[in-house]
Amino acid sequence: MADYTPTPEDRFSFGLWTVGWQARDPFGDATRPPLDPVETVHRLAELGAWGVTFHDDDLLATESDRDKAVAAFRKALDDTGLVVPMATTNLFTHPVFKDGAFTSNDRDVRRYALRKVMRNLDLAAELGARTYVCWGGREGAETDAAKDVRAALDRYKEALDVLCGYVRDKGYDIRFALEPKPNEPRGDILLPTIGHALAFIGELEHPEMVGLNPEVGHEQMAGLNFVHGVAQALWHGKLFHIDLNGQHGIKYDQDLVFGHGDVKSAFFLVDLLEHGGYDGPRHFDYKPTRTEDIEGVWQSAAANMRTYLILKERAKAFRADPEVQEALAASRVTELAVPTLAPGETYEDLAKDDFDPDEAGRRGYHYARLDQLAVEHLLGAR
Ligand code: DIG
Ligand code: MN
Ligand code: MN
Repeated sequence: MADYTPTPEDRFSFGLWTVGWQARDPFGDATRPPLDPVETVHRLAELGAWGVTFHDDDLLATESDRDKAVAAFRKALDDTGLVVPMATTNLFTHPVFKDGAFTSNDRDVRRYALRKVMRNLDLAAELGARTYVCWGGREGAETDAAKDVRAALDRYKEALDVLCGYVRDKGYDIRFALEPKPNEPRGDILLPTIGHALAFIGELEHPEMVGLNPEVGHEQMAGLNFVHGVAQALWHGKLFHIDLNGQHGIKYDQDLVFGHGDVKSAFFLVDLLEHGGYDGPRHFDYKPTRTEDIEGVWQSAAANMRTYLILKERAKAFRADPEVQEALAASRVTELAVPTLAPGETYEDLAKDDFDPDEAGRRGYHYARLDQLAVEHLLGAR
C-alpha cells in the first residue's frame, strides 16, 4: 500500500484561520471554541505540515496582548520547525472595513488600512514570509451607484504602489499576491477573477512585485475552469502562491477540504502544479465544516494533505502510462507545443500549404479515449 504520510518536504502549509475557524456563519453561532495559535502550530507539525500562515488578527485569537501573542507564536515555530511562507492582513472582519479597505469611500479608512498592512508587513518580514497576500474581500459594492469603479481601481493601484514602495524602502524580500474572488462578502468584489487581477497588475508602478494567489473555489464560484486560470497565471509568471480547497460549482464559498469538491479538477490541478513549474507552497485555505468537533478539525486538516498526495501519485502514473502517451499523441496534444510557423517562415509561406479544410473537418481528435484514461487513473482503475 502506498504511503501518503505528509512530510515537510511536501511543503504543505495552512492558515491559522482555517483550523481555527469557529464555524460562525450568517445563520448560526460558533460551534467550536477559539483555538490557540500555539496549539495549531504544534498540531500541524505533528500532522506533517511544513508551514503556517496568518492574518495579523489571527495571532490574537486567544491572547489580546500582541507582544505576548507574537512571542508565543514565534516560540512555537522555533519548537516545531514550522516556517511562515506567507502572511496577510485582516481587512474584512472589523466593521470599519464594511465598505472596503483600500477602496472604501471613506478616505480615513483607506489610510488606516494602509497603516494596518504596513504594521503586519514588518512582522511578516521578521518571521521570514516571502509572500504577502492581499484578498480584497470587502473591496466592492452591493449597488452600482455606491462605487465609482474607476476611482476605486485608482485607489487600489495607489494602495499597492504605496505598499510596494514601503517594501522596497525597507528592503524586505517580499512579493505581493492578489487573491481574486467574484463575490461574498460583498455583492460584487473588485478584481473578481484571475483575468481581472492580471490586467490590473499590468497598470501598477512595480508590476514585477505583484502576482497572484488564486483560490480553487473562487474561480469556480464564477463558473470558470480553475486549472485553466492557474495555467494562465503560470504562463504570465505570476503564480506567486495558491489557496487549495474544494468547491461544488456556482454557490456560496464552501472552502471544502482539497479534493472534496470537484475531484477531477483537483486531479488536473495537481498534475499541473507538479509538472508545470510551480515550486511554491501547497497552501490550504479551507474551513473545517461547521458540523465538525475539534477531532474532526484535525482529521480534515490531514485529509487535505493526504488527498493531495494521492492525486499526486495518480497524476504521476497518468503521465507515465505508455497508453496515455500514445493517446496524447493521437489527440495531437503534444503537437500544440510545435510553433505554427517553422523557423525562418513568415506569413507569406502560409500560402504554400496544400490543405483540405473539409478533410480536416472530418478528422476526430479521440478525446473520449484520453479522458477515460484520465478518469481510470483518477479512480485507481489502472
Ligand atoms: C479567503 O479566501 C482569504 C482570506 O482567508 C485570506 O486573506 C486569504 C489568504 O489566503 N484568503
Ligand atoms: Mn474561499
Ligand atoms: Mn483564500
